[in-house]
Amino acid sequence: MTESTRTSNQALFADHAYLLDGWRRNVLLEWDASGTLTHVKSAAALPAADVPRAAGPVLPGMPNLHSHAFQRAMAGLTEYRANATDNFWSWRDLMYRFAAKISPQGLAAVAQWLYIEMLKAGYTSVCEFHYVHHTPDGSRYGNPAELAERVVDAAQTSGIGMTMLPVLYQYGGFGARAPSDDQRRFINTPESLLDLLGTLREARPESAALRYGVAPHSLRAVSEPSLRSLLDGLDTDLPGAPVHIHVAEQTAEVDACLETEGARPVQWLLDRFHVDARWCLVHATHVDANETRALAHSGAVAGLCLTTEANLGDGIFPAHTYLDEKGRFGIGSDSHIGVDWRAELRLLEYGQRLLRRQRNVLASAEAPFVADRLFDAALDGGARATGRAVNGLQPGQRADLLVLDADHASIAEHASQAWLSGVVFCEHGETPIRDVYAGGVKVVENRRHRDEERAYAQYRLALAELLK
Ligand code: NGQ
Ligand code: ZN
Repeated sequence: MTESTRTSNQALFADHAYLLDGWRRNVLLEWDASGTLTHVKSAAALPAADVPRAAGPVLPGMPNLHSHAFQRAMAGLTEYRANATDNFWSWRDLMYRFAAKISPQGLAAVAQWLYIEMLKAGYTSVCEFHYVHHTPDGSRYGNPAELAERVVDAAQTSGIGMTMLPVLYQYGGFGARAPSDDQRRFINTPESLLDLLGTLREARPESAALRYGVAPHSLRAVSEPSLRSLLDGLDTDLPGAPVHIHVAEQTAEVDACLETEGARPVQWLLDRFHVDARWCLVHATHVDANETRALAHSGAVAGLCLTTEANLGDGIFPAHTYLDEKGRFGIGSDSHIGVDWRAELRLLEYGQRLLRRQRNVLASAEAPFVADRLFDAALDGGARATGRAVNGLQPGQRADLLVLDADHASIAEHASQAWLSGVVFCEHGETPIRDVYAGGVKVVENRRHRDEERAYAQYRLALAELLK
C-alpha cells in the first residue's frame, strides 16, 4: 500500500462513535502512518477544518474469523437435491470437485472479489483457513506456497487485514485413514506444512495488516502425534501464533471420534492439548454440557459460522449456556453462502429463539440489547482469533472503522441506543454501512470499493472458467 492511497488526514471526527462503553458523542479518532489508532477522545471540541467528519455514526470493523475463499465461487450452486439423503457429506463431494478445478489465477480473482465483498459488508479482518495447496494431481507447485501467496496478495490489494492459517490436512479420517484422491491437493505432513509457512513468511512478511498461524484441519485430518509436532514447530517459529481447528461440526464425526478415540472431539482436544486463548475451535456445534462449560472456561474462541452451519444442516450450538458460562465466540462466513456479519449475529439469536420459543434469548441482565451484546462479544472474540490488534476503537488497535448511514430506513429517527438493533435485526434494502476504513485507509466510500469494477470483471472470468 503506497502512501498516496492513504487519506491525507490520519484522523476522523465522528458525531457518534461506538466505543468500548457504548455510543459516545463528538469523538476524535487519530491514527499513525501504520494505521494504528493513537488517540480516541470523546466529548472532543469540534474538529479543525482539515479533519474530515464522518458521514454518520462510527462502529468498529468486525473480524471474520473463518473463510475458505475458493468456496465463494460455488455459493448458490449446490442448492438442489442430488440423492435421497443430501447432507454435509454429499455437499463435501461437490465442494471437492470444485476444489480440484481452481487455478492460481482463478483463486486470486475469487479471493480478491470476496475480500471486497467482505469490506463492503463491514468485515475489516479475515482469518483464511487455507487448505488447497497443491496442483490438481497433488504434486507441489514450483513455489510450494503458490496458492497461499495469491490469497495473501488478494487481501493486501483489497485492503482487508488478514490472518493466514495454512492448513495441515494429513489423513482422510479418524484412525489415520489414507486420504482419498479428491483430497490430494490438500495433503501435507507437519514438516512440509511448516516449510510452506516458512516460504510464505519470507515472501510476504508479517505486518500490522498480516499475521500467520496454523490450522490443523480437524481431528479427522490429523493424528495426536502430528498435531503435537505441528504445534511444537509453530512454537519454535512463531511462538503464541493463532491455532484454528474445525471440530464437532457433524454428529457423524462425534460418533467416529467416540469409536476410535473413546472420547467426544472437544473433550478429546481439551484433555490432550493446552487449549487456551490462542485457539479458535471452529463450529464446536455438538458439545455436551460438560464440554460447553469446559470450552467456555478454557478461554478459547468458539468460531461460529451460522449461515454456513444452517446451509449445511450442521446443528445448533448451545449459545445460551455457553454465554452464561462466559464463553468467548466470534463469527465467520466460512463457505460464503452470504458475507454479512449482521446476518450471522441475527441467525445466532434466531436459532435460540426458535429452539426456546422466547425472545431476546442471548441478552443478559447487564446487556439487555441483544444486538449490542452479540456485537461486543463477536468483536472481542473475533479480534482474539485473528491474533491482531483489531479489538475496537481504542488506542493501540487498528483504525478499522465503519461509517453508518444515519438516514437509512433501518435506523433513521431512532435513538442511538437502538442503532445496533436496527443494523443487526432489520433487513430493509441496501446495507446501512456507508464507508469503511481498514487500517486507516478508506477502502469503501458510499458503498463502493475503490477496485470493485475491475475485481468483479475478473471474478466473472474466473467463474466462467470454473463452470466450463
Ligand atoms: C472445509 N467445511 O474444510 O471446507 C469443510 C469441509 C471437511 C466445513 N466443515 C471439509 N464447513 O470438513 O472435511
Ligand atoms: Zn471451515
